[in-house]
Amino acid sequence: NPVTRLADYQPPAFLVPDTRLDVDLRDGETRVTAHLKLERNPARADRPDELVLDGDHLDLRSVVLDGRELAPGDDYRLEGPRLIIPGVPEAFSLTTEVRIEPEKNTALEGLYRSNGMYCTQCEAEGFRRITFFPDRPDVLSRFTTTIHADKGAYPLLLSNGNPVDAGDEADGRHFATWEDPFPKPCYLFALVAGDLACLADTFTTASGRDVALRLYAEHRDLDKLDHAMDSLKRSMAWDEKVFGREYDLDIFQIVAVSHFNMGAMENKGLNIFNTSCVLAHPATTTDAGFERVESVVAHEYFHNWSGNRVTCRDWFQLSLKEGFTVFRDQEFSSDMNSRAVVRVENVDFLVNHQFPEDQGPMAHPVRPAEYQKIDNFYTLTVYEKGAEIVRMQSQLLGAEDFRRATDLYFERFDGQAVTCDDFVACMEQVSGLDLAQFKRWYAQAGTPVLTVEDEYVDGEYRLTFEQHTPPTPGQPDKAPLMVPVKLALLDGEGRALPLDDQGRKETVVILREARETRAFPVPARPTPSLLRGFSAPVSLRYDFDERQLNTLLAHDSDGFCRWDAAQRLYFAALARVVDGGETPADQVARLTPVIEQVIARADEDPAQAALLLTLPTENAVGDRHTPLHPQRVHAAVSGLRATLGEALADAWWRLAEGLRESDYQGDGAAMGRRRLRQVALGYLAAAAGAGQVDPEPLVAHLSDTLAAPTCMTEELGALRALVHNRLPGHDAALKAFGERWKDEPLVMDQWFGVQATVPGADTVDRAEALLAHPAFEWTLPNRVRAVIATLVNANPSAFHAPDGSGYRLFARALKKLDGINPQIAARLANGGARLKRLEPGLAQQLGDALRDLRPGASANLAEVLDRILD
Ligand code: HT7
Ligand code: ZN
Repeated sequence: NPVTRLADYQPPAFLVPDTRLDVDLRDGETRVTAHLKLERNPARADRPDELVLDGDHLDLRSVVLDGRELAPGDDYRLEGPRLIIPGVPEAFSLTTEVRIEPEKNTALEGLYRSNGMYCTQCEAEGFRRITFFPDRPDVLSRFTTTIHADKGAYPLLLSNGNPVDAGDEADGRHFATWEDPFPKPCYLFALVAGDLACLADTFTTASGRDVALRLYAEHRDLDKLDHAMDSLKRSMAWDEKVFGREYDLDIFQIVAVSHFNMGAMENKGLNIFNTSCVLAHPATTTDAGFERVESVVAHEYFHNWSGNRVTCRDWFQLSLKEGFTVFRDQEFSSDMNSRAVVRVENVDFLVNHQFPEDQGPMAHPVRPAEYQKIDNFYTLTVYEKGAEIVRMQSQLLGAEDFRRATDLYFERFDGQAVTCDDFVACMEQVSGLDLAQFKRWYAQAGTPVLTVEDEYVDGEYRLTFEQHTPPTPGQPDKAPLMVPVKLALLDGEGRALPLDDQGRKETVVILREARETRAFPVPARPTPSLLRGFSAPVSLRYDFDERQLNTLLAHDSDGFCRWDAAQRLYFAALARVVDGGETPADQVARLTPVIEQVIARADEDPAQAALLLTLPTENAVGDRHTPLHPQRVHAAVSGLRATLGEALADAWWRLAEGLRESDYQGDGAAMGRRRLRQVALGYLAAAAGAGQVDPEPLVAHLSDTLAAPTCMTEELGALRALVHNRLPGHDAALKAFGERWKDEPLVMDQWFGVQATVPGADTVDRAEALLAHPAFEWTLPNRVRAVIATLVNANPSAFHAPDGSGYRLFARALKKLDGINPQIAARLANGGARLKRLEPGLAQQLGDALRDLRPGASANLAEVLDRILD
């Protein structure tokens, strides 16, 4: 695979100020005519006189330059997928005509068909599958798009910008023309043609302009668009209030599409969404699904400024738009819901998914230095760690200066393609801070380990911080980072002590050196509350004793520190079982008082209590033990859950019954109560499944819920509890659920997912059967994710089946998928990233299975396999 390097960046040789596209959609022979105005880029001093345009899977029919048809071979050549025209003038017009086959496009990049509609996905490099173009984000063009199609089959024709013309044509066909006044890179181009239902509304901007809002989905899904519309309107108002960003076109549209590689796409004025991220109805969507819709709608909307109006110079800068926009959507969710709960959810996700990425073969900086396929770098590092880097800057500057800095960024770079350095320069200019060292966060891969030691001497509490970032592929040596550590010191009763003359009870220590000590005059040795709010994305090592953790969990005012304390108690208990020769039963006496205390206060914030009562996942526990023995970890985690289920059965029952609802409520408080109830049911079901309590009352309770569920959260929760714990009646419940929801693809994804995550090695056979199920489709990424990705990433005891059957299924699936959709295959292949951590027998089997895939792998898959295997 050729490698693209940041160090080799050159500005584009030619600019394209204007693009007119004519797309003639016909089953089996779609024709795209592109009229481009091109001019030499003055920023390229070397003045290349060859025009090089990207293309992929295009059947070129004609090339016309300034009105003259060019001859193949003499006037232009095709080199691999590129179109090269030598000796072009300073400024000229170019018209190309190509044929494409959207119906055969299963890669879901460029123009493709999904359930009878045409749609596009151009980020990162999909536009080149539609027409020849300089497919790079720093070429911004004004697009006018005309679409022609059969009027009966495709009554709706959409593209970016504002509608400017439409009409009928011969043979029952029609056309529509859309004009986007904002210059944009081609990755933001979009087109949709279909027969869709529409939910319409309007939003009046702060300056009084009316914006038409249009949400489109298949007709049967019209009743599932209200939550997305509500989320969209709240996002628009929030961005005006919090970031001063107003929407800029007359119309904003979202289209729901079943076949989609990721969650959603922020195309200018025409967002395209995976159905799973836009459709929501209480009967078919869980509370987590509702939250996801809210945050993804917000995320894509916020891109209108952070990504579209100000875009990326090159794909190495991806986090410029993604990290910043994730930060923005996290802040939005915090303002719409409980800030403390959202913060813990975000940190939980980062720590349990991005940190492992940093420890594996795919570790890379937030701004990578090189890639083979950029698709493989839409990662948690770029998104989630990128958001933490923006969050640290917002904290370093404070709210007021951060807002001034983002205003400056949007104003200064409006209509431009820029870099992460440009973003940080705005932060520096406004605040006067020197962020040169801070910028290492963008360039250095890996999770810094922050080790804290303390001593109390002569009325002074001294904290010594030592930071170290372990080596990652290609980066053996790391320099110290600027690490903001927010902290407080708690006394014996858990009260925060004053830290300075002004009586402040919280401070931020900004570390710059590999080792630094800070002293605080306090009357007695305190309990440190460190990294409050998770003030930096580091792995904190401090030798908390159990008493300190109990103090933090009971009294800390910081939601993250409370959750972190609970997690540390659980991890310690599990370590004693996995490595220490103790049993789950040995942990009961230490953990039950802690849990009882959380339950006693659960009324204050049921959602937070649910987080505090949730045990770490098997992956999280496994990542703390080397070499990794997945079955041992599974036995420990499931054993502890069952044992705590038994030991606290009365308390779990009180919660489960007390939180049972008679009618559905959709507000945050009701969602929090449902969440806590599901945690309680999870413990009870684990105990029942392990034979540690009588399953009968629980089975009756779950069956009642399934017979008359108030909402999908309750229904799916009951199904999962029965099925995962193999409780009496689980097969019948699965069958009934599958029958009831067979016509709702997103619910069927859940049905597949529940089965793929049944713990135990025999789930591999079940997964094989699911792959043969008539409703399983290899071309539908949501379904592939529901079965294969969940098995691989969320069911370690099955994936790592001792006989290697999970690995063989994985490898066969990768091979099959790679021929259909290389992006999905490569993404899924990351499930093998723990190979080097596995105990030798398993490592050998997984390595053998993956090595067989190398010959003939796509560029996407090959890059991931190389990283894992080399
Ligand atoms: N910016 C969008 C990225 C995206 C994407 C990337 C590669 C292949 C398919 C894709 N679909 C969407 C999504 C976002 O972060 O908002
Ligand atoms: Zn994004």
